[in-house]
Amino acid sequence: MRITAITATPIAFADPPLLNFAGLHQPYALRTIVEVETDEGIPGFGEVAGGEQMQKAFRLAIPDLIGMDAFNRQAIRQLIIGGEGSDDTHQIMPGVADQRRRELVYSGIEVALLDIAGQALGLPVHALLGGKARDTVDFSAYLFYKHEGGGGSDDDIRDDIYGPALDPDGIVRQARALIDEYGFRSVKLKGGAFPPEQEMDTMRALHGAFGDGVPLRIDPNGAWTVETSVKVGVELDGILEYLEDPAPGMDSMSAVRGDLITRGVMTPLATNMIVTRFERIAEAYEKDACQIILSDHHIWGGLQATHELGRLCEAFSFGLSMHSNSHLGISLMAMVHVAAATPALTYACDTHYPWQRAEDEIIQGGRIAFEDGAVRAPDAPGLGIEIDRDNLARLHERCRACGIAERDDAAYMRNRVDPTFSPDPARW
Ligand code: GKR
Ligand code: MG
Repeated sequence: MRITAITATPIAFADPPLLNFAGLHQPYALRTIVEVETDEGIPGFGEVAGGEQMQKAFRLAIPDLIGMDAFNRQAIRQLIIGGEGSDDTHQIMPGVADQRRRELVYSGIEVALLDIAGQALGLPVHALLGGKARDTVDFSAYLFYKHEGGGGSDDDIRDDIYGPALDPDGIVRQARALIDEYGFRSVKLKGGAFPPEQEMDTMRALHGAFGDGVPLRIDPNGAWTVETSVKVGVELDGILEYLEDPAPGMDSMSAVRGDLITRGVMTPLATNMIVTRFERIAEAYEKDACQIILSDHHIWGGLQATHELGRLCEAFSFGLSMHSNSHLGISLMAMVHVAAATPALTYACDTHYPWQRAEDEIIQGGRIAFEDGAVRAPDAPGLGIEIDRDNLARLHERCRACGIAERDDAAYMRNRVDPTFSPDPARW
């Protein structure tokens, strides 16, 4: 089966004003929807990060892939990425030296190729990855401090279903709403938005509201110094399932871990910042800089690579969880297939999915259903979804009209909230 065409369609969907260490989410989030077509008439879909740089990367990659064997993902990966970690061995995309972007491009295409292979063979993607280790995949309630507003702009505004959340009570309300609606059984707070004392109060309020039965995580994306991270780890000892990226960089994380152990605190450190590719695992292991790795097939170079990461985590006794960024249903389904097929993935995965509304979904049948905080891995061929082409066209048009070229949380924060804002790592 030969690849006859690849389309990378930029889209934009409404996103509420969520706060993080880098600033504030803009009214629209950007994604790229990848469609691969073949000479046997089976199309496949993938979804990855958006923005103009991603468009440029796809434009560079696509021409050389036309005519290639849709089943030979190895050859396609070699062509896009080349040798692991080497910026000089890749054969195409010379203008895209950044390995991360090349992994993203490959991931979008790889998911579409697995979707195609699954449809051709009559098998779900999780079967192509080795088979299901579980039937349903757990997700955690991903809480954000948040300003008023549901996202979108002008005559395209979304209702603010969850309301503002700028203090502990607001976050507890948000958690209750998400748990009531989706049934989530664990909770993650995006921290790094307010001084750590305030964020610790929020974690205590969450623990007070939900008790020991609901595991809690906080992730300030490296906004704290080593000293602050240790203080938080000590004060929240016993109420955290894990502490995610408290301090920036491998050595800071290693120092946090060492100091916490000295103080008798064994809360594991998790990361989606210091270990985002295979080459970083050995150093993290030697320095004991993290104990849990958050996978993300978009960033790690696809579903097969994420599955392989699971084996490595088992070998090195790392825990495995899953990171997310604002996304729609194609990404969610890809996450579900790989998580279902990866035994090591025992932590509830992150997802931003609840922050998007039905009118922004592009799969037929609307939004993907959750039950008890989990999504069932479909047994239909491929990813098990079909695309609503009218909605895809609508979101593409909105991308053109919304005037956002790249995600820039810091600029939007300066524009809407604090003109002096600067996203400095370890600022507290
Ligand atoms: O969406 O604001 C956000 C998150 O902060 C996201 O950008 C992070 O990549 O969720 C992510 C994380 O766990 O670090
Ligand atoms: Mg994180």
